[in-house]
Amino acid sequence: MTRDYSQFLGPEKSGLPRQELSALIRLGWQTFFAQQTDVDEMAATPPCRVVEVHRSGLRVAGDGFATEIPPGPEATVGDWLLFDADHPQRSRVLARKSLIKRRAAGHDRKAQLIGANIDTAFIVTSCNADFNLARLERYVALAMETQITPVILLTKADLSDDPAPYLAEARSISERITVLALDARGDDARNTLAPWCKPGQTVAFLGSSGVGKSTLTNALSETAQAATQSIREDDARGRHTTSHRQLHITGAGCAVLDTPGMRELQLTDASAGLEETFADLATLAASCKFNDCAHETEPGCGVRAALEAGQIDGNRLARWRKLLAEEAFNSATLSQRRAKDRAFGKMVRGIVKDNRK
Ligand SMILES: Nc1nc2c(ncn2[C@@H]2O[C@H](COP(=O)(O)OP(=O)(O)O)[C@@H](O)[C@H]2O)c(=O)[nH]1
Ligand SMILES: [Mg+2]
Ligand SMILES: [Zn+2]
Repeated sequence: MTRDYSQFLGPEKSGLPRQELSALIRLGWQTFFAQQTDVDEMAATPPCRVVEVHRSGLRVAGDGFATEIPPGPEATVGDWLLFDADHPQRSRVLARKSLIKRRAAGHDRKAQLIGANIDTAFIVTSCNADFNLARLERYVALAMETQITPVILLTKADLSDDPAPYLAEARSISERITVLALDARGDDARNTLAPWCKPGQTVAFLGSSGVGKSTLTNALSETAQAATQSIREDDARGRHTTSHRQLHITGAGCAVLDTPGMRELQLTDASAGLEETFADLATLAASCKFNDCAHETEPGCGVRAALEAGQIDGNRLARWRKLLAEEAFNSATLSQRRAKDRAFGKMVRGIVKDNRK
């Protein structure tokens, strides 16, 4: 039987003092997690949240305790566990509200878990050379896929002569996404982000290295935690770099995930997220005569018709198709992918043969 969180709120019913409950809420405990357990289980195996992942294990924090769990549980930063003191490695990982993952570089191309149970993803780029529409769309699709609210932040507005064109471009991704330009180091950064950083909320900063993620994490934390990494983690230019993912709890009781820059971000299992990000194109595609239309030369293609009528942007269409292909490839099982590789190899050999003739 699932329980309603409201029963945990009354001290007389839960047996837990109010301030202890608020300690959990500060860590990001929500109804969604409470419904997966009950007071007896919580008393025997107290909830705790993964705040750091190391090779040596998971760093977790709960109500009045913090400890390390040796490698074992399939968990990532932001996950909620019911801590089993006798068998820490057998601590139960609660079902996730959301999960950000990507296809890692390297030949095994394993899906890498970036963070769990995130409510808002601040997608950070700067009003300069880092700005890249295709990359922003990628992050937006990643967030949309798992029902995380995406908010695009354009940092270094103070260094730009005119942030307006960047704002306009980012806003062209989707009408449903908030896009803000700001100086990450400024006094008002915290106020700007406050609507998404209420107590009990979990937010994450995603984006390339050097765009201001740690600066913003610090602005929220009110204390300089995130960037004050040890000296050896400073890069050649003397900047502080984030070497691993870490969850910070702000003074206001919001959990903040700062991530190291992700050089390669490949989409995987994100078809719904892509459909939402490119909702206008997906709707057009639904009107195509063939439901497997590639929008190339097929008759009755609604997408091409809209393109020819000047209703859609050709570049945006090209980026969408590229992401669709990438997503399909990455989400295929290994055997499906091998078959595709074989078919591809056959096609290439066919072309080579034809050329020889
Ligand atoms: N002028 C200006 N500098 C910024 C801004 N945001 C970040 N920086 C600087 O850019 C550098 C990289 O910032 P950092 O937060 O470490 O980036 P991260 O790699 O995304 O965590 C630091 O020197 C920051 O002070 C901004 O909005 N304006
Ligand atoms: Mg950083
Ligand atoms: Zn079509």
